[in-house]
Amino acid sequence: MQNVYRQTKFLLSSPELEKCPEDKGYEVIFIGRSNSGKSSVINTICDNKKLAMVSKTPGRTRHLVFFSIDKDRRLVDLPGYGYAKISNEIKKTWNKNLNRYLTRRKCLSGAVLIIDSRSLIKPFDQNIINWCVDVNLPTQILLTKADKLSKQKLNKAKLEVINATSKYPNINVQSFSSLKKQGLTELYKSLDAFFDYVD
Ligand SMILES: Nc1nc2c(ncn2[C@@H]2O[C@H](COP(=O)(O)OP(=O)(O)OP(=O)(O)O)[C@@H](O)[C@H]2O)c(=O)[nH]1
Ligand SMILES: [Mg+2]
Repeated sequence: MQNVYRQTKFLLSSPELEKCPEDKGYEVIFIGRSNSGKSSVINTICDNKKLAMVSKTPGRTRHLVFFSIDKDRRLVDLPGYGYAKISNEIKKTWNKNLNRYLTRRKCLSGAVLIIDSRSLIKPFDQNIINWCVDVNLPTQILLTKADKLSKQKLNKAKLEVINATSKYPNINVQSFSSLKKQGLTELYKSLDAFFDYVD
C-alpha cells in the first residue's frame, strides 16, 4: 500500500496530550532517542522530504506532531528523548505524558521504535520496549542509518537486538536507511498491518 502514504499531510502539532486529535481510527507512533532519525523515517515512508522537520540539532521535535494519511489514520512523530540539554523536570513530565498516552490512547495501533544502528539499546529504548510489551502493542524496531555501518557490523547489531527481543511475539526487528531508502518494503508491510490495510 506504498501509495497511500504519499498522500500524508501535516495535521497538527501539540505540546500536550490534551490537545491531540480525537481518539478514533488508527494511530502509529514513531519514537526514539533524539537525533535517531524519526522524522527522516516518516519523510521516507511518505516520500516527502518537506513533511517532518529534519535537523542536525538533536531535540528538534519538541511537540507531538500528527500527520494524517486519511481521516482515520495518523502517523505521530514524538519528541526525541535523551537530549542532554533538556532538563530533568521536562524529561520527567514527558515520561509521565508518554506513559499516559501509551496506556490510554485507544486508537494506538502500532509503534515504530527507531534506534541508531550504531548504538546499542539504551535504558530508555528498553523502557519503551517494556511499555509496548505491557500494553501488547505491535512494535517494529528500526535500526536506522544502516548506510553508516558495514554489512557485517549491521548484521551483528541486528542480531543483538533480535536476541534481546525474541521472547516478545509482537516485536519485529529490521534495518533501515532513510538515506538509501533501504528497508522500505519490510516497513510498509508492518505499517499496513498496524493500519489494518488489506490488499
Ligand atoms: N546517513 C544517514 N543519516 C540519517 C539517516 N536518517 C537520518 N539521518 C540524519 O540524522 C539527523 C537526525 O535526523 P532526524 O530525522 O531529524 O532525527 P529525529 O530523531 O527526528 O531527531 P529529533 O527530532 O531531534 O529527536 C539528520 O542530520 C539526518 O539527516 C539515515 O538513514 N542515514
Ligand atoms: Mg524529529
